[in-house]
Amino acid sequence: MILLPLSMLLLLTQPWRSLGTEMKIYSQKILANACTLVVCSPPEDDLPGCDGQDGKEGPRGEKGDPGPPGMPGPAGREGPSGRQGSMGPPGTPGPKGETGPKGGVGVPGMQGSPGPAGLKGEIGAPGEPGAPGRAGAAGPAGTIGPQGPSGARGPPGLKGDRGTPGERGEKGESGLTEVKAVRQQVAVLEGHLRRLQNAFSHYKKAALFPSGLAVGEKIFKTAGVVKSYSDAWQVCSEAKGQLASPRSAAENEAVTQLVRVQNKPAYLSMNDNTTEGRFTYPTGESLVYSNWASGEPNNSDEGKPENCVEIFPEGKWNDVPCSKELLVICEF
Ligand code: GN1
Ligand code: CA
Ligand code: CA
Repeated sequence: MILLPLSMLLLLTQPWRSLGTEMKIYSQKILANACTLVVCSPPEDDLPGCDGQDGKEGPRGEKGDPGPPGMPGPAGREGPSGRQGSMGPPGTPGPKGETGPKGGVGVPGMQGSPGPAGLKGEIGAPGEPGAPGRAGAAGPAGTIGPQGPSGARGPPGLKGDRGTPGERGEKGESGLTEVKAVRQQVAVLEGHLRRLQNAFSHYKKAALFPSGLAVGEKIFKTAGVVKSYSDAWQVCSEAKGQLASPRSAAENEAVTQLVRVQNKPAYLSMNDNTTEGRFTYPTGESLVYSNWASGEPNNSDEGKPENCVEIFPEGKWNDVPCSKELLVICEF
């Protein structure tokens, strides 16, 4: 109702504005309530009419279609646990386990059945000879002849009965079983021997490295130290050996090799302390082998006696004073 005077006033106060523009603005404001909309016909030559009264409320519309489903509600509280389900089918077998530890020694087996009978034993020793037979009966007496020499001797009596036989000898042992048992023992012992030989050669190699050499049954080994004869002697004695005593060219060569490796002359065990010029081994035995350098032994070192022996890197020997400091090589 208020709109009418207002539009009138607007028309009068703003004549420069076009009527079409005004209508547009007007209709936009009214659109806020669709039920009160009054559409004016387009202006022709005359002024527009005024708005009519609001109509009565229309009949209630039909019930609309159901709306789209609502958003899912929040998760409900956890329900009580259900009954246990039936057992499932068995699973596939797992991978094979690791090998278990070695079992203990089993109980001894039952006694074996008796072996076959042994061979017949040797013939027993002969029995003792029987007792001698009884003496035969005396022959019949001769008839008395004319007086003469005495009568002839009667015939010999009958042979006595055979004596009782001696006791039978004891039955001999079953030979075959015994031979088999001995063979088995020998085989076991041979196995032990092979293992011992292998172990021995293994330890020998280790023991000789790097300063020892073996010649036959003998082992030469250097202590690597330099000492006087008495001290060198003691070093070897404490090691349960003795100073090197080469008794052959092969043994002398072995000692020479150790001397060459160390590049120092070494003591041999022999000396001529007891009898000048007669060199002996620690046992007192005279030399069975020697390799003296030319002109040696000369028992001469600027007037001092020389009763001990050194061996050079060439393998030759020289007598020297026993106070000289030389490489210690022991033999075992
Ligand atoms: C050495 O040092 P000299 O020459 O006197 C040696 C002797 C040898 C001699 C051979 C301690 O004596 O044993 O016989 O050379 N002395 C020493 O020429 O080695
Ligand atoms: Ca001498
Ligand atoms: Ca000498």
